[in-house]
Amino acid sequence: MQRLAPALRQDNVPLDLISLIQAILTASKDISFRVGQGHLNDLLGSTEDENVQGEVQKKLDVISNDLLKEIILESGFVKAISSEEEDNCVAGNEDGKYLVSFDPLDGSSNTDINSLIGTIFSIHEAPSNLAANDNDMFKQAGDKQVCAGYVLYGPSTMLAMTTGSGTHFYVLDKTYGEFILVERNVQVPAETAEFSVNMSNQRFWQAPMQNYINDLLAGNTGPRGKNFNMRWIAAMVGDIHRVLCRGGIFTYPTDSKDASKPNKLRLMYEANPMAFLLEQAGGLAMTSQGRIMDIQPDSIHQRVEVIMGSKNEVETCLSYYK
Ligand code: FDP
Repeated sequence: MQRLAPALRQDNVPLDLISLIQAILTASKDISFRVGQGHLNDLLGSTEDENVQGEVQKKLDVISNDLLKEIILESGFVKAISSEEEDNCVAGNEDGKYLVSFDPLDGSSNTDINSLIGTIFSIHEAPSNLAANDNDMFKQAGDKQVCAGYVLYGPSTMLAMTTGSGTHFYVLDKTYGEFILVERNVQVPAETAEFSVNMSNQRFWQAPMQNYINDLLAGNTGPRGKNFNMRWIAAMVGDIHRVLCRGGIFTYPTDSKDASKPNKLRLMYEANPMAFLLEQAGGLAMTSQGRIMDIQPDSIHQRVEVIMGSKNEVETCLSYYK
């Protein structure tokens, strides 16, 4: 059993990045405790407000955002943060070396039903030629991430993280308040018989995705010649955790349900960090047009199509678009 800091030192992670990761995890331990209290501290339900994306904010979204923002900025290692719950980036130390993007509580519709939720984060190096309050600093491809991870608040609190030397799993030992390494170099099986998608949107998808899913549903009577199982947790962090654990394909495809919002998931604090984790575990993370981590962002709240998971299954899905 190895504690987090020695495990990171083994991967030659610089000391300032280790300190920043520990700051993020300090906030996540607090969030884990508050989420675990459920009804007991009156934190379930919504606030009166909406975030920049017009989504109703949950009380726990706001508290988690404030905790992360405060602790990360206090660390001094960070030039700015950007968050799902903030309209613009929030400046930190002008000389800070890093930028952190995060979704403080992913899958927030699950908070009120005591189901899986998590914090997703992504770290880039900060450019030195831009001011700490300039959103443009964040317009860096996912390929430039130096660290990505999520903390899953489930029956146990788990951290999945990569610094570019494989994806590792840790469990929060609540007796001592420490994350302990439980699996080094997680590997996503290339083959799978499990898919994850919100099927209620099927009629709004583009034809290639409709055809692909129809062939999965046809099972051993269709062209794929085998039966597929479906899972949808409705929190990306929970669905991607399952894919990292046992394989699968996860997609939130482009749809025509709302012409102003053809894609749902956010590039900077959902798609990119999950893409880094999956690629480091031998999986693939794509849109129908190319690799997620190659996308040059044009805004901090940009949304993208997501098709990710077991390598061979993602490739099969993409073959329907050719
Ligand atoms: P949520 O809106 O509840 O925060 O972040 C977006 C997200 O959850 C993902 O975590 C999840 O995969 C997806 O949206 C759920 O979408 P549906 O509402 O279509 O099920």
